[in-house]
Amino acid sequence: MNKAYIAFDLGASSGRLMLGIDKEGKIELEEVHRFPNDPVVMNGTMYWDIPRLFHEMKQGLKKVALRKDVSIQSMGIDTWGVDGAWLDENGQMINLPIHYRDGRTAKVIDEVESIISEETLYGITGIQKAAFNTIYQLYYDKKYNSIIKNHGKKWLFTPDLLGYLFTGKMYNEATIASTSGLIDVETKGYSKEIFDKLNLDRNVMCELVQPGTQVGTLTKAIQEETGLGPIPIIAVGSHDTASAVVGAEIEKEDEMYLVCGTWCLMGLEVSKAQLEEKARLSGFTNEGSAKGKVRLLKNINGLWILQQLKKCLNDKGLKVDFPDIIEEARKVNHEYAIDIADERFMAPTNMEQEIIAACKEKYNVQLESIGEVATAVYNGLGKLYQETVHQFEELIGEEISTIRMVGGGTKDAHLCEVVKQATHKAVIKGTTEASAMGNVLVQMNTLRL
Ligand code: ADP
Ligand code: LRH
Repeated sequence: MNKAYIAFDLGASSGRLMLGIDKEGKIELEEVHRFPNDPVVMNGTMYWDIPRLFHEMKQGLKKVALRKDVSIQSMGIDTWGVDGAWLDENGQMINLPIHYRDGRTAKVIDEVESIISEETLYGITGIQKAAFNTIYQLYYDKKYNSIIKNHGKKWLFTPDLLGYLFTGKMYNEATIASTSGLIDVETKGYSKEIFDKLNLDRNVMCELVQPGTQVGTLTKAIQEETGLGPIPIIAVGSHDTASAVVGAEIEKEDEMYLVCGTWCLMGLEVSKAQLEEKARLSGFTNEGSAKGKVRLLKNINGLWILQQLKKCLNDKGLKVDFPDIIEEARKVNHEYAIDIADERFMAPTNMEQEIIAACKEKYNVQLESIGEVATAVYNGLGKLYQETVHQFEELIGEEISTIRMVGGGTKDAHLCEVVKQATHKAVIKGTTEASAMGNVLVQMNTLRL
């Protein structure tokens, strides 16, 4: 019977349970269960629907339990970065995790900066300033949310939280923790200086575990509910991007990865963090890799813009999917481009109108058709990819040879063409499920050791 590994990969658009089946040393990924990940806005706050996601994960496990053709070896979980939930002294979750697109932290950025400057923070953590970084979330929650202030005893990042619900064990996995803006990139531990200066208690964080650590097994209750046995749970590169970079299977140092999903993450795996002003000003961030190295990358607010455009069109009653939008964009040839990094595209009420308004302001043109609007997005993405490649080449002083594209965006042939044309690099299309692949590879490696 073939050995198989369960990889849960939760992205901002959907969650999936993928089985990595070992077929004579070659891993075949099979999608067993996919479920939407729709955030819920309640009383002015945007939440991740964790109870529903956890429910769907268990439905996936039930499907796996019925499989008689594979022998399940282990399970790993990866999710988006920065977010998490608070637990009280009894290990009960006291808040639903708040979505990184929620605006609550905007009001504390200046406050945090008046205590510790952006430059100092970058020098310690190597993490690019972004309103959603965990540092601002923790500062806000501990200062302005009275329930968390009084009862928030432990912080778990999203994959840690799900791991806890499956195993009963509390830990913070290193790659997901590296997205927080709270880790000292040199010592690889939580920064005493940051916690002390911001008057935050370092004890709210849990033990840091490295990717490839077996953290527990499925609890008895979950075993009974799903029909699975006490399978080992392995902390993989719990940050989806860390897993995706493993799944991109980079072969040479001059190859870049471009992980294209809700976000586009473009970068290199390097041995040393880049902390100079130049790196900070170019928008580079230094996250932890699943191999203990540094993921030097740029966070690009990527296919989210197309996702939201599709949503607007669907809300208007138009039955269009990604292939339809792509087909329309292919028919159009204009050079107007939105500025993808502009904050206005983070969480606008109506993405289509926002794109149209931005082009009207910048070029005094009125975009009309779906294809015209989508093309302004593709052009904007192309420009940013091109700029990012140049910035990398300048920073590391070497030429990039190849871009390895992975993630859902590889299903978009037009996007692949845009990457090629904009960067003038060789583009190799990898797996659409790179995070799941990386997740499985780390599990296999752990069990082999
Ligand atoms: P995440 O992991 O962040 O949820 P994915 O890696 O699944 O995201 O990528 C989602 C993106 O993939 C969509 O926003 C869309 O741009 C692209 N995509 C998904 N399905 C298709 C398709 N059938 N054709 C073209 N592009 C697609
Ligand atoms: C992509 C991602 C990205 C950022 C963002 C918040 O899913 O993990 O690397 O951390 O979500």
